[in-house]
Amino acid sequence: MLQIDVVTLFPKMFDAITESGITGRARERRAYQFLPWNPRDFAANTHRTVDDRPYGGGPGMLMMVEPLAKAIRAARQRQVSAGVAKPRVIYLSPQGKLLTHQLVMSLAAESGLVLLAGRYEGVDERLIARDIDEEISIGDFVMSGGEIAAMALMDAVIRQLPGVLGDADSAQQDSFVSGLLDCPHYTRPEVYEGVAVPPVLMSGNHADINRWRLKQALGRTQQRRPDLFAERFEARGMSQDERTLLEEYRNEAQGAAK
Ligand code: 4H3
Repeated sequence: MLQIDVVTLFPKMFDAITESGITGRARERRAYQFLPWNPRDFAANTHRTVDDRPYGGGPGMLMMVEPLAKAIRAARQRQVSAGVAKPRVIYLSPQGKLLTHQLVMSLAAESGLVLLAGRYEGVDERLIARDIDEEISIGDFVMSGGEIAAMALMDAVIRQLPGVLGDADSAQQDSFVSGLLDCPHYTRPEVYEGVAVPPVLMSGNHADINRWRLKQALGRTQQRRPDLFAERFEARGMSQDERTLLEEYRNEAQGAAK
């Protein structure tokens, strides 16, 4: 079972994923074990202070080093006691390496993750150097705390754990497994606000449907994410079939518009 410990001043925020949906059911089924650690519980003074002023001045506060270091140590020790040989300690921050499908898969293969969710203006650099194995970012933007980034990472990792997704919504079908964006999806009604579902999806011909879906995925990736598109075809090269599909996409309405 994957061990996930999180160091956070706001442990209750994590109820949002440990108690609902696929990630909630996965916890009930013991696909992972989750434990929050609050640095406030490791604070030394009577006010339970957890913030401190930055050297060099400037606005805002930093997380106080001592309670943070103690909380990380407690989390790591718990994991070692639970049988994790080497917990992977991660700090969520905009300065980190961008989270990708590939990184998610490598995290899902670990036996223990310790996540540090920062608050205020961040944490002392020496704590990062001593206690953190890697810094990870979920995107090029700043949030008021690392909790939501930690939850995004947890959700992405948990859905990759064995037995968490059923056959129906298997993670193998996900966007990015193929290195492409997902194709468009349609449900009832057949005509919504005057716009019909693409007829091929009503045809019952599964070879045609798969071909259409691949065409949409290729076309959308080329148009919306030229970076991903280039990466995929550096890795695999483009087949004649794929060239034909892209040619068709460009000649159809979606390829021309937007
Ligand atoms: C992660 C954390 C954005 C991300 C974050 C991200 C607050 C980290 C504070 C917290 C530091 C200042 N924002 N893009 N915010 O993954 O503790 O950066």
